[in-house]
Amino acid sequence: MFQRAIVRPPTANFADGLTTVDLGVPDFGKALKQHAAYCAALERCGLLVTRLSPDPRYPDATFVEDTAVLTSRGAILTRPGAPSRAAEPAAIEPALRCYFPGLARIQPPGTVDGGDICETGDHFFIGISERTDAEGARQLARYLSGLGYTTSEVDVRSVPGILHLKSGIAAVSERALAVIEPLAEHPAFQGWERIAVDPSENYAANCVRVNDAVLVAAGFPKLEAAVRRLGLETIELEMSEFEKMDGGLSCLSLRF
Ligand code: CIR
Repeated sequence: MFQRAIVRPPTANFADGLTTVDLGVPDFGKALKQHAAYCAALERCGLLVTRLSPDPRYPDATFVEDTAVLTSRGAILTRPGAPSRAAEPAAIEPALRCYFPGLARIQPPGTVDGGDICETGDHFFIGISERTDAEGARQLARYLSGLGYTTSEVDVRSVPGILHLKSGIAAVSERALAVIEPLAEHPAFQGWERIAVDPSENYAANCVRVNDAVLVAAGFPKLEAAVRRLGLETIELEMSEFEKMDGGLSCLSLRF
């Protein structure tokens, strides 16, 4: 069960962040409203939400998930793979130290983005992507192993259209993963019940289990119904403005 979440509302220069998609310029006012609804949903799931100050130095800093990997046994600051995001972990560090005094960190030259890390109970899937490299993955696996977790790697570099591993998979329950088609047969996921994401709904693969509910992007009825068939409550959230910046539901918070 999660008790808390840390978020950072977007800044007015949010549109200056990185993106690979061509969906237009995000509307800042709308992004703020969508972010507020996201925070309200986390609160509805029982979480105490800490809202950090928007940080105009880093237009992508609203995507806090990429800056750290938090577990119930310890936490580690990442080293984001995009140069423009390199200073974001230092900016969030004081907020995390209150809860994780022994905070570790990924060391150079390794890089890790939190969006590539998928926790499923005692096992973590670590995505190798344009942002998370083999050295970063190795350091993280070693750290997690020291905490008693197991890990496996999933290379997503040849999967078109996904920035991070969690752009293509989500742990929906203790047994089930939502998975996009190109990753469905990956050996790392053998033994898991897999909810196939319809290719027309790939963006929705980035859903987030928060205690008894699953946050799902609005407008993807097939995935939403599949999650409900597992007996889980779903909370639909408008994500259009974050999608324009390659962001999904998971990246907007650090949950612990
Ligand atoms: C970036 O390219 O880094 C941001 N515009 C989006 C990051 C999304 N993060 C995530 O999915 N964990």
